[in-house]
Amino acid sequence: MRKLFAVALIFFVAISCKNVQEVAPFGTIPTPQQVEWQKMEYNMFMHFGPNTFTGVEWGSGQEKEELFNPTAMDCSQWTQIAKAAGMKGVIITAKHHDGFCLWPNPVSNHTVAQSPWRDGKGDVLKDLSEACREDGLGFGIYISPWDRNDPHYGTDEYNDVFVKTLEHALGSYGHVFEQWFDRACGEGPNGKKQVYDWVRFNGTVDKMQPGIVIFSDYGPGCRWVGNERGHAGRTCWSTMNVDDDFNGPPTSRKQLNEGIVGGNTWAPAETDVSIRKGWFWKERENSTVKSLQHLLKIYYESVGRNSLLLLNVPPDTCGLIHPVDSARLMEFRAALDEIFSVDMAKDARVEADNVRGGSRKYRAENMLRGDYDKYWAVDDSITTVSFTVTLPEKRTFNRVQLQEYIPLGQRVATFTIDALDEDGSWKPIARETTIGYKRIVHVPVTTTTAVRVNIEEALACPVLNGFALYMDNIYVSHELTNLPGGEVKSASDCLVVDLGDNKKTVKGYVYAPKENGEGGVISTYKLEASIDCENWTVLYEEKMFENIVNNPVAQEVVFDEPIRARMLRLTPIRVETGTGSATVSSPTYGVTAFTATTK
Ligand code: FUL
Repeated sequence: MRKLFAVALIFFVAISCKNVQEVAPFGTIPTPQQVEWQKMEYNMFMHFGPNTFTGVEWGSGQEKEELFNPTAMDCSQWTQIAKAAGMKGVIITAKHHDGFCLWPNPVSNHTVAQSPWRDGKGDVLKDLSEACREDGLGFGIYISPWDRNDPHYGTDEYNDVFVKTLEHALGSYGHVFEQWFDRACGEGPNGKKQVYDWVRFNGTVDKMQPGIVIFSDYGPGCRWVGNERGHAGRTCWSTMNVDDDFNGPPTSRKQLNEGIVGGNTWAPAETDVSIRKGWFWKERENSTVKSLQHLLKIYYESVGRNSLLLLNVPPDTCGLIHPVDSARLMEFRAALDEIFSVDMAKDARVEADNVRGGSRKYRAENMLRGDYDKYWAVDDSITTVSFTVTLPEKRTFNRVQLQEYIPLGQRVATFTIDALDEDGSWKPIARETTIGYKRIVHVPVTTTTAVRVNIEEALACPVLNGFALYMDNIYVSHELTNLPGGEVKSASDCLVVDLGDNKKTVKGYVYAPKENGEGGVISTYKLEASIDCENWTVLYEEKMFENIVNNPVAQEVVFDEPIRARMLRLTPIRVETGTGSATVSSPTYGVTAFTATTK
């Protein structure tokens, strides 16, 4: 009898361990560094430089080095805040469009070494890389190829200069996890534009930091999400099409936002957004720090949609993160901790319609165990399949979290979620598209004992390593307040604001394009004022709303000195319609507010 039992046991063990073929990767897949990058989920972006001291978004490149003089700079304060906020890495603007370098280097004479800060002996990259190491955070670098200071800009020589800049920055501070290229290409101090050699630039970056994730509009390591408002597409593929010369192909903002199914390169979306209105710190924007509700919305629409959140928290003129920002970050952290502290499916049972080769190795419970490298997989021929999660008792939730095991590629194209109703029927609670590394689906507040996920379409057999249920009692609002509106008094080929009389002192004005950029965004314009409605004085012959195409939010322009005027007239010179393209079209489009601020 005993013998028989032993034979049966061996037979049983042999069956359950039978050699089921491993899941083959599907399509283009991430590098190990890209997987680690995605697991970071939430990083800090830091815009810091002369603009911090001048209060503009795009410096002209003519700023004197003396301007850069933070009075109490302390990178440990930055990294301690980032760490406490739950971020895993920090990316700093080592060089923004104005060309000023936050680290001393032999390639440029427009750097911290020429500034009075720490008698020219300071080095922001050194301090920050050390503080990151100390606090266990990744260290990343933003280096703008557009340089409004470098006299070589616009010539072949500039590409050599830029390669040396990259070599120096990437070779001097240990490991760098991400190189951030914004691909901006405007005019240099000599009025010329540069033809960038991206093959050489990316090659240099990879030579200096093998395997580093390179961000740019198209990738190749990760891609821009297509807006600076903090949301990835509800459909969000991690794949894109990238040409061998890294110059395209032309990509629409929708494609950046949603990715390209079956694209030739693994280039997941990175959602860069500022905690404030602008990217650089400004005293007057302390009141624009985003609310907790707004940050939660951004979190759900980035991390919750298969994207990494890169939240910009710019240091102030002291060289410290302002208390308003750090307090909000802590509030945000506490809210996330509360929402995601209890996974209501942790002790559930899961049954799937199909398990690969019937093997325990691929069992559906793997989705609940929190072991990243253990997953549920199905037979190769299966692309439509359901699994049911049975809870030990009735539980209430409004978020369903799903994860695909991305080292084997992104597969799921559409899925639905049902909850078991009191009467025993399945009630649909969600219909969605992609999953990817992480998808947090908003469902109505649901009380049930069982949840069913139906994968309806997949590019190859689904492979999932995560399922969880959460209850969020904090994020309630789905609507954010609109930008303050204003009145455009007359608009034919220009915008005119009539203040009614000429007794007012005008301090400045605000321009707000339509939030969706519909009809175009005025980027460059002429501004005039009139006291008598007949004679006009030119205030600005050609002025720019900085970075307004990427970040089309209300921009306030404050005059150096208040003026006396009855009317202001803004004549558009350029109206931008999207990334890289510019047309002059009817200037009235896209305007929701153009008001003068009076005393
Ligand atoms: C853009 C830049 O032009 C902005 O100034 C900012 O740095 C943003 C993150 O990237 O391309």
